[in-house]
Amino acid sequence: MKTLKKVHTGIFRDGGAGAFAKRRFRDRRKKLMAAEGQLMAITGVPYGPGGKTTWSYAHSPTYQEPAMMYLTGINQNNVILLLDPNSKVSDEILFVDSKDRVMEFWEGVRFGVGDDQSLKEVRSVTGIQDVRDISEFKDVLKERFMKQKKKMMGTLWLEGIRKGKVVSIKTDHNFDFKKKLEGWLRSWKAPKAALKNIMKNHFKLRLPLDKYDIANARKAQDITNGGYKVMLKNFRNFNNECQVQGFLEGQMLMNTPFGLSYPSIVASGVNATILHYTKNDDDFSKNEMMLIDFGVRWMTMHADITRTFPVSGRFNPMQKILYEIVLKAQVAVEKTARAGLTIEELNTVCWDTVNQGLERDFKAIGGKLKLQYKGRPHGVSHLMGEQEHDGDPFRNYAQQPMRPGWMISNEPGLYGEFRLRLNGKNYDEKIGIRIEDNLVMTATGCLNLSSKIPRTVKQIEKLMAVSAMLD
Ligand SMILES: [Mn+2]
Repeated sequence: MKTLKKVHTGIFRDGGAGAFAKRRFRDRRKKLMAAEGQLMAITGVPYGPGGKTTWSYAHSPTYQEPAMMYLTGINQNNVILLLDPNSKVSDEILFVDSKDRVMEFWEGVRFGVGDDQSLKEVRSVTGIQDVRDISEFKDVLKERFMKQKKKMMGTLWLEGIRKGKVVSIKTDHNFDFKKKLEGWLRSWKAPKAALKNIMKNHFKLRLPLDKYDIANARKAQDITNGGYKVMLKNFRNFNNECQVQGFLEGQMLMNTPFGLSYPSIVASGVNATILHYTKNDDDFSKNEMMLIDFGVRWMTMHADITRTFPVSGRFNPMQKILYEIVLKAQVAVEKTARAGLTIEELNTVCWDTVNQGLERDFKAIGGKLKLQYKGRPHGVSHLMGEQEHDGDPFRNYAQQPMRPGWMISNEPGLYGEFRLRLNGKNYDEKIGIRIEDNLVMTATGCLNLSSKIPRTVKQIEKLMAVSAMLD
């Protein structure tokens, strides 16, 4: 029995719901079927972490289309889910590869057909009873499609509006699958309009987190927080960004089998003014600030945290002023955020607060600055969930009222060159400051899941003093 459990951890993610997992995934599929009403086919990622290249050992413990993960919990390549709400025989069919013992010797155990034990297992963990060989998919789809009164079929691809035009992500497995279905529909003499995008209904159901998701997101926060604090306490040992990254990621990865949310950004001094800096290979010096953007997964939920702190353990007077301007904006967003508002409205609150802070607390005392951007450097929030950046990739959601259970980032930032003369001393630095927490919307406000991760000047200096004391 011990081997069975091992199999499940790798290729089936129960979302922490235990015995309730099957019901939870079935409910999600039923709700999608109720919302759509027609036949649907959803693909997982067809190939492994190396992509389409033969030799690549880049890997991630989770490698699945998030929609497939959300609907089935299966973390395995090359699976297809067919949902047929109007069928009386079986309204859901899962297509998987056949069992291949030789490949399993090389790659590890997978769910597969043609093997009673494996079939029993995939049925028992997912709750999907009708499991078939993926080579039969096309024939089954055709049969089901032809049977329908209204000749329609749904699938998922990522689509949105950009500059008034409908645009799609054309480089992923979803779009490849859509093209394949369109070809089949043509050969079945079905009209082009027979293929419908289920993206809107899917995200409507998937984005509001349930209690298991929120518990998993909290766990991801706790592990991320733990790594951050231990790293700060040991900071005296580091003088290169790679050391900070190695130590921080090691601390975090020791506590989660689900991996990092994304590769960390560890940026000292001027490097922090590059938004997606990931080289992480520079030495740093005592007078600089450091920006780290980091976090782990737990189950399928992500933490996405950013903290900025002084390498010396003490903010200099200009660093403190600028840091607190950003922090004030973050607190303002947190106080404003609630379901019903839009992310665009949070952007207004955030960047107005930053600009007012710069006027009142920096320029008014003689501070000079050259920002690296016009207007605002980036959005204050993105959606989170099954992916670290969730929701439509064109971020059309920023104009829609937020719903209870949506998780978003809260990440104001300030990037540029700053000069100030204070108490007879000159300060002149290129600085990037970002502070990022993760919030879950409620009807009346929000939960800050990251509230335990130290972010005030006082909290940071206290933690880093532990490091200094040990010198
Ligand atoms: Mn983020």
